[in-house]
Amino acid sequence: MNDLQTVVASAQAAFALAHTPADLENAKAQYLGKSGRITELMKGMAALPVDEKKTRGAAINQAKQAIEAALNACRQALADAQLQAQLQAEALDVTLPGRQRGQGGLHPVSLTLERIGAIFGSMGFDVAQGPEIESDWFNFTALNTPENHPARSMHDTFYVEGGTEHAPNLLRTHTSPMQIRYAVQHVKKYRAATQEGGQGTLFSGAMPEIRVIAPGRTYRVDSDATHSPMFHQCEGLWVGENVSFKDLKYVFTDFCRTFFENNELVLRFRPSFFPFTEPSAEIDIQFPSGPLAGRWLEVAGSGQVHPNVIRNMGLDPERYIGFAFGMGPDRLTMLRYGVNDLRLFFDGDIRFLSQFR
Ligand code: 2U9
Repeated sequence: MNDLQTVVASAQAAFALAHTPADLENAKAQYLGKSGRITELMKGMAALPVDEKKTRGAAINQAKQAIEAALNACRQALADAQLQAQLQAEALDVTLPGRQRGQGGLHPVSLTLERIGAIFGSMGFDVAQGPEIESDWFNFTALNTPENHPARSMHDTFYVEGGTEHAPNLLRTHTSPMQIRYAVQHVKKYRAATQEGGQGTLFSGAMPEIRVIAPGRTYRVDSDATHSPMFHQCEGLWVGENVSFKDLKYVFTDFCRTFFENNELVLRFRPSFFPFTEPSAEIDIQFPSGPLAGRWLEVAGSGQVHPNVIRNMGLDPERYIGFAFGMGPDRLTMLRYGVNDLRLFFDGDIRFLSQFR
């Protein structure tokens, strides 16, 4: 191997050792730089006789070209390796499953409220709406609940600012005020249509029946495994001229059997007391089979609407009579799905709630 071949071989070896573009440029300077090996060899030609200069010059040029070719090959190899590394680092696994959007669903109590609405809707009941902050009159007085009744105690009801001493504002303790509001509007409408009875008198003219349910949030100072300070109620009201306890029994039996999808379900009406109904009854149900079979389960209160309440709607109790019932959709949801702690519904734990989608 002559001296030029040795220089080329040593340049190739130095370039091959470079791991980064900077290493390679340093190695290049040693061979092709201003004071590199090739420049040195060129300078050495000065001492040669003229006839040797030509061949020596051509040989050095050849060696320089070989070194440049080796340099370019190594530059390309480093650039390729860098691109490969980058591609690998940014690689996408297109076989991974996509990020899914969370799928929402209705709250189990909302499902129950929808179910109740659909069943009573099929029996011709309208759905009332109304405020959660109520006046003392709509929440208590209109419902025949006297001023000294324990439900009016500061310990039982959440009072809020804005009312007066005699008419405080409160968070409604039941959904009945919505039905009073609904009935008052209904009576006003037909009183205007028939032009019967002046303001302040009780309406005894003809009007279509009132058939309405009132679902919604209600509030009481109460908190344990079966009571929550916020809970749901759904009450129903049917007022007409010939509505009786028989209608209440028929309607509520049909509702329970449809709601629980069980035509063998048995109902029991047990005497009770509510200020707004007289007579009043608790409604218990019994499943003929399944995990709850044989036990009487209380599901609702009910009764014939008290004449004072009929009067507070603006109606004459001599002509109009009705029945009402009230149930807790939270409890109905617990019974339907076998949930034993009411608080699970309001903790907002998605692992619990997503089971009802
Ligand atoms: C008007 C007149 C009367 C609705 C009624 C009940 C009996 C009742 C509650 C028991 C506990 C529901 O589950 S609960 O939260 N309700 O027992 N509610 S009668 O009576 C009315 C409603 C509206 C105008």
